[in-house]
Order: sequence, then C-alpha cells, then structure tokens
Amino acid sequence: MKSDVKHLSGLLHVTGTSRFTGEEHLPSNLYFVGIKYSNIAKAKIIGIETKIAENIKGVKCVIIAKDIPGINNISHGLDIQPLLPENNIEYVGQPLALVVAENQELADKAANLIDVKYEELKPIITLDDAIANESYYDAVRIIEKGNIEEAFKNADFVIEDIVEMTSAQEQLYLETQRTMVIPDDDGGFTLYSSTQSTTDAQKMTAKILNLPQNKITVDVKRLGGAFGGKEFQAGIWAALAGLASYISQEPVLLSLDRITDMITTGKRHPFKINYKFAFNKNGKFQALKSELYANGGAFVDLSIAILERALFHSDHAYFFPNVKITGYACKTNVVPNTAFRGFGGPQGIFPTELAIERAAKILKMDPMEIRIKNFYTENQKTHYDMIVKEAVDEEMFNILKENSQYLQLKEDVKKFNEENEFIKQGIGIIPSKFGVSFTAGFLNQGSALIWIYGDGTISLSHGGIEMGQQVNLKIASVVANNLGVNISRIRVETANTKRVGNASPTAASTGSDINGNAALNASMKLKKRLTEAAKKYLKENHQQDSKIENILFKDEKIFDKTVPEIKINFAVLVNYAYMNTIDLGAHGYYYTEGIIFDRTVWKGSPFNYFVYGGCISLMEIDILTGEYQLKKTYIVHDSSKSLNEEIDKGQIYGAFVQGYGYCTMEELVYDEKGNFKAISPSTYKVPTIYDIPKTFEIDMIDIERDESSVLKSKAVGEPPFIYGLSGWFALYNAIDSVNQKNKKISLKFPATPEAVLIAIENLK
Ligand code: LUZ
Ligand code: MOS
Repeated sequence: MKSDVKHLSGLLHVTGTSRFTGEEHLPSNLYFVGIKYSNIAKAKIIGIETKIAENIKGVKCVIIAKDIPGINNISHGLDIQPLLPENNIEYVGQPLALVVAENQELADKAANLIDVKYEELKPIITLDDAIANESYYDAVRIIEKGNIEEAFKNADFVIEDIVEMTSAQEQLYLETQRTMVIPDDDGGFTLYSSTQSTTDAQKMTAKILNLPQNKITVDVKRLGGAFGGKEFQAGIWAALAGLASYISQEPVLLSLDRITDMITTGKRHPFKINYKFAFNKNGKFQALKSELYANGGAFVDLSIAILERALFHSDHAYFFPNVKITGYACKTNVVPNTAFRGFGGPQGIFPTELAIERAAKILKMDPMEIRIKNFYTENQKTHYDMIVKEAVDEEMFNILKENSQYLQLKEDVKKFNEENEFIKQGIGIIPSKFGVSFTAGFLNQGSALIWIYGDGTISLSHGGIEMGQQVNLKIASVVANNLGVNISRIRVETANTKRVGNASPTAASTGSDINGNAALNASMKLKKRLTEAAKKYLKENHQQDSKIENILFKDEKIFDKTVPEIKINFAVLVNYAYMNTIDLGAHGYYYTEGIIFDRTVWKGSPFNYFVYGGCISLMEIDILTGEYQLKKTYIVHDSSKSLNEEIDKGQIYGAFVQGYGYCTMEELVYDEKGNFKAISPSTYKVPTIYDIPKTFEIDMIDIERDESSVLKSKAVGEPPFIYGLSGWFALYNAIDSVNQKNKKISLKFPATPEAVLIAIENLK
C-alpha cells in the first residue's frame, strides 16, 4: 500500500524533539526511585536494614516487601513471584528494596546503603545443574506423531548430537525500562510506562496496590525499542514505580541506568537440545526426536509459552513423517528469562537446521537441495496437526537462487577457497517458516477507538504499542485507505487503558494484524454512517437519488460512482453528519478465529498462518585469527500484500541483523555464582554498521495469500529474525573448507571469532 507519509515520528526523531517516557508531563515535585537489588543468586533473607538510607537528607522513604498493601505476587500463574521478596533471594539482580528521593543520584546512593543480611544457599545456575536436580516448571511437554522408534530402525542414516545454545541474548533496547507515576486525586494513579503491555502494567500495579483496575491508568506514547523485553517484565517496573508513588504519595520516576537494566532484566532463554535425526540415502527426512531444555530462570515468567513455541518450530519448514519433541522449562537461580523476538522459535529451529547441514555433508548433497526436497508441500500436517495451507518455499527458493545467482556463487566460493590459503569463504542457507499468533488463543484480540471531529480530522486509538516498528503508521494507513482520506488527516493517539482497555501485549508479531483489523472494524462502522449521510446530502443538495452501494470514498472526496462529477469534500460531509446528529465515534473489535489448540493431546492450530521466506549469506573468515566478515545476504520474504513496503523492509533488515548478532557475536554467559559476564555494551558486543553486508538484498514477494491478515497483509516482526542464522551456517561451511580429515565440526553458538578459531584448531 502506498502512503503519503513515510514515518509518523520521522521528523521528530531526526530533529531530536520526539519525547519518551519521563520526558514530558514532568511535575515540579517529581521524586526519583533507586533500586537495591541482590548480588547473590540464592539466599535466605535474615533482615533488611534501611535506617542509614532513610536518614539521608533528601530521602523520602525506603520501601521493602512488607510495605506492599496488596497481593505480593506478579506471576501469570504456575508460581508465586513476589514484586519484592520477603524471605528468599532467588537470583542476582532481584529487586529487594526501593528508595524514593529528591534526585536520582541520591536515590542510588541511598539504595547502596541498604544493608541486606542473608544466609547464602547453593544456587542452580546452569541447565546441566537443573537437569541433574530435575528442577522443572510444570509438566513436561511432548508433541509426537508417527512411530519414531520404527523409523530409526528402518532409516539409512541416523545422527545424534547435543546442541548448546546456552548463551542468552540481551534485548538492548535503546530506551531502558522506565515508568513515571502521577497520583490522581481519587486515590488512583496514572502510569506513563515504557511497556509493550498496558494491560499487564495496569493489572500488576492494581494487584500490588490492592486497587481496582479502573483506578490505574496506563499511558504509552512510544518506546525506544522493546524486542520482547517489555512484554511481561515492563510490568514489574511499572508496579515498583506504582508502589513507590503509593507509599510516598508523590509523583515518581523510576528509570533504570543501562547496567542496572542489563543485570536485573530477563533475556532470551538459553537452551540445550539433544536431537536424533533419521534420513534416507535419497535425502528424505524420516524422523526427528529432540529434547529441549530451556533455562527459565528463577520465576516462570513467559517460559512455558516460549518453550511451547520452540516445540512448535522444531520441524521448521520440513515435513517429517515421525516426530517426538519433548520440552522442559527449567527453574534456576538466574534472572527470569523472558520474551525476545522469535520467542523460542530460533531455539527450536536451529538444532534441526544443524542436523540437516550435517546430513547434507554425509550424503554429499547440496545443502540447498536437501532442504528443498523436504519442504512442506501444501496441505501437509505439522507434528501438532496444523495444516500447512500455503507452503510456497520451493517457488520462493527458486527466486532466491535466481536473485543470488546461487550456482555461480557456489562456483566462485570454490574457486576463491582454492586460490586463497588463509582467507576462506562459506555459504549459509536458511528458510523461514514462522507461526503467527499468540499461542495462548485468547490473547489474539484487539480493539480500537476512532473519533472524527467536526473539522474532519481523525483521532485514532488502538491497542498496539509504537516501539519503532511503525505500527501506528500501518494502522493509520488501514483507516485512511478505508475512508479514502490522506493519512495526514489522522492523529494516532497514545495507547491508553481508558481509551483501549484489555489490550493484549504488542507481541507475537500480531500488533498490526489484530489492532489493524479492529481499527478497520471501527472505521467501517463510521463509513457506513457517513455513506447514509452522503446519500441524504446528495438528495438534499443535488436532488440526486443514490444507491448506497454506489457511494465511494476516494482521494478525500465522497461521490456516487454513476455521477462522478458531483463530489463532497470529506470535511464537508463530516460537518453535515454532525449537524444531522450522526454519531462520529466508533469502537472496533477483532479476534482471530480458528486458533484452537488442545493441550491435553497437543494437537490443533496454534497459529493463524505461517510467514515463509529464505536467506543466503556469504561469509569470509581469516583462518589464522578467526575473524570474519559477512559479505553478502539475499533474502526473499513472503509479505503477501504489505501494508507498507518500506516499513516492512526496515523490519526485515533489522530482524536479520539481530538474528545475525545472536548466532555470531552476542555472547552472554553466567559465571558459577550466577553473575553475567557482560553487563554493559562495552563487553556485550552487538552488530554495528560495520557488520552489515555490502550486498544486502531483500525481495518482498508481492503475491496475495489467502493465509494473511488485515487487508491481505502478513506479520513481519519476528519471522525474519530466523534469516540471521544463515550467518552461523556460512561460518560453519567456511570452516568446513579446511576440513581435510572430514571431521565433525564443533562450532559453538554463538560463533564468536574465538569460537571459529577453536573450531578450526580442532580440525587439525
Ligand atoms: N507472547 C506470548 C509472545 O505471550 N505468546 C506468544 O505466543 C508469543 N509469541 C511471540 C512473541 N511473544
Ligand atoms: Mo515479543 S518476543 O513478540 O514481545
């Protein structure tokens, strides 16, 4: 869809005038919150000494667990997660006490002077510890089909391995976690929060403060990024800030500095996976059996949903006649791990892709061809019985081959590797088949509220959170398109619980789908009323008898298509409608039908549809140092009818780079005491502009798909993250070019330069 506006906040961002949480509505008597958090992984609390901190001039109060007026549990279920613990410390970074003070420096200083006395206990840190202790949340998940043992007996080849994806990944949103709270005069509170979920922030705060939900208003203008890190966990900081405001009865700002944010907030889940994979001489896959262990951390958070998404993606884009996938969410004493773009999908997909890469080597098959040979074809069923309705991977891969000149590229790489002794190249290939929807069915609902004012301008509120992905622009364009007006007529309002209640988190790539459909629904109601008004107007002013179905809204004008010379300006019609007592406000609602999944048998359709695509990357490594450079990346992506091609392309670029960082340079591990070894961007390395490939081509295949959502568009947030994994496989294959003895390559995940060098050394 074409739009007259490129980016709703573009001008504000580039001129530095856009405002984020804590940068507007600041009261003159604002107080600041300091956090005392645990520096030990597991302990019994003996006492918390707050006197020294309390007595500092400028400190308003110190808050601990017993000051919480409501229910001290912020968990969605399954466990009890105290906002501030009373008896037990469960992880390094757990908030233990708050300080409310006149400025941030003072608040932080006072927080440091809070003395926590504790008795240290032995923590569980690693997945291996958790497995040895059978420390699991909830029941084990098993999804199976066919006869796995029979298949292993009959297959030509069976391979087995253990895959350690035990590094976490930090969301590293530019804007850290923050919430500002203003007390209202009726005992309620207004929270300006950097959250992906106004509802979670509202619910958690209400519960903690023992207030009804309608006394808590949450308002969000925009976030400086989130990537899942603010899906559930932003609610924790909102509730802490709410508590600070409640106890102090002052307006407060809680805003984490970068290091505190990195220590105290959850990451992408580390996984450990055992797989057993069977295939035949002809390259056909026969069976996949894996056990997935996810490091959930000290509280369950979203770990169960993340584990389930990993199980749902273990087949990835391929049909397996026999499958058994088992999943365990492990309880450990590290920061509760949480949502991160992909949400377990990448951890389900990667081991299967690695097994396939190994199978290709054993069979001496082209890694592209073995993949294509096993892609789902239309109407085959996944291991959980969902029908794959519109699989087009093979067609897409033909385009990918064409775009990348794959056969030539392979020749060039072979030649390059023959001619260069120390610099080697490798190609990495990966498809993407990503399920779109919240797997918790009820979350797939959205709503919107539209007002058309008397002057013909439009106010649009919807349940989505703007976090840089331009969900606001996409949804505004849906409404503009429906009403036949320019986007510049529409102001997209802040996300506010008073205008849009019960909003689902903006997550699971569903922001535009569910809220865009809700906005479309509201806009259609208004259009219907305005069509009636236009009919009346044409009769009154032009003695024209129009049929309802002939009235069109186009280019800011309303007219009868059989009498196109008579046109009404949009603003004129709106004013006419108002004068004729026609309601110019509408609420819209939408839920995704058909998401039915039976968790007693683990069968059903947890997704509305899949997004497909493919990626090829070319990597160059220096075998003496392990350093590497990504040279080329080609992506084909199934966007159906994109709502905005430039915005979607931006999402694909960004997701690729984030996935590439995850599998190559972003290393985040714990020491034996449960401390992160990297707690700031100086030690946690993410891709920069220098890591972007010189050739970086994205082909968005513009074919209308039945399996799609609002105005035939498809979600774009998470699916392209998977493309980034092609970087790892390109490294793997570059390393394989010096594998004279045909050994098994052990390349760590993430494949840092050090890991690359070790993998090369191990081949000698
Ligand atoms: N959040 C959630 C998600 O609650 N359920 C999901 O299925 C999901 N998927 C991706 C990202 N966030
Ligand atoms: Mo997300 S991982 O869709 O917040």
